[in-house]
Amino acid sequence: MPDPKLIEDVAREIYTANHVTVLTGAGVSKESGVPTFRDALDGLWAKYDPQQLATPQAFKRDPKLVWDWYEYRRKIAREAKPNPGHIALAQLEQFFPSLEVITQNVDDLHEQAGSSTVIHLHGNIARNKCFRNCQGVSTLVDISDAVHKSDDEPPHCPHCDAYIRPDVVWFGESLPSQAFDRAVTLSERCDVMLVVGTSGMVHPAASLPLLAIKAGAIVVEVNPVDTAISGYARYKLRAPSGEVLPIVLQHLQRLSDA
Ligand code: BV8
Ligand code: ZN
Repeated sequence: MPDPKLIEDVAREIYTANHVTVLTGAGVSKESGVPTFRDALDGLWAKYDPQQLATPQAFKRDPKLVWDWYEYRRKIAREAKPNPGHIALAQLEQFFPSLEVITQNVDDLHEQAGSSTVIHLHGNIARNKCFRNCQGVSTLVDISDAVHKSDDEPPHCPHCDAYIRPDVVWFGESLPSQAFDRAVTLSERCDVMLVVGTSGMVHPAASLPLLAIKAGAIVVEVNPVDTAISGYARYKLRAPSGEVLPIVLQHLQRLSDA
């Protein structure tokens, strides 16, 4: 666990900020039992590279393999519960009522923990859409309306018969522009950006902390290990988010009661 003085300094920086923004990655859901993107490939999936599965080309090449990978991950996400890290981030709203959480995650654990505004840069694994977006971007399809023809392929769109796919952003696909634009605005406006549980490897999400710094903010990284972001983080809390974020919140509460 980081030095208590360091945690106190981080709490003070947050407490005295006007605008705080949060950017999270798969690490914040790890203690909820949701594998991070790099270890989402355990066991059965160990032989695949996520960038070989999370792409439109992979889906075209082997729709059943990709569909089954998402069914496997959706089941894990459905059974997962928010952990103390998600809950602490939601409690930040006591101090910053307009706080918005920018996440790369495709689960809904921030919402379940009580965060009021969550910006999903990479979509939502529980939702499905027509692979052709035949009714416009995005043609969401409720799984109960999908046409199940065979267990050897994904279900089909009820409008155009194309396969349906998870409503997530694959490699090589653009991020939802409204979500990314909002994330840029928040990054450029904040005084403190809390970056929690991301390796900082995937763009353009990974560029947001740098945008914040260019606009004069400081970055606080919460991650057990060094990442591509660590180099420009003012503070590094080297611990699991589920353990250290509740302690940061306790310090904030003490500062607020003083
Ligand atoms: C785009 C949804 C272009 C799907 C995901 C070369 C250089 C720069 C960029 C590129 C490049 N070549 C290609 C690109 C672009 C590419 C990219 O960035 N590639 C990288 C890999 C090099 N990006 C894209 O393709 C993006 N689109 O660029 O479009 C374009 C432009 C115009 C027009 C058309 C197209 C789309 C990227 C989105 C991909 N989709 N997810 C799905 O989930 O199946 S990305 C996926 O990986 C996750 O969503 C996440 O965002 C990302 C990275 O994962 P992390 O969240 O960081 O998780 P990771 O496992 O990496 O790390 C976990 C961290 O947690 C670790 O640091 C660990 O230490 C820490 N941790 C562990 N336990 C804990 C913890 N932390 C705290 N507490 C703990 N307990
Ligand atoms: Zn369709």
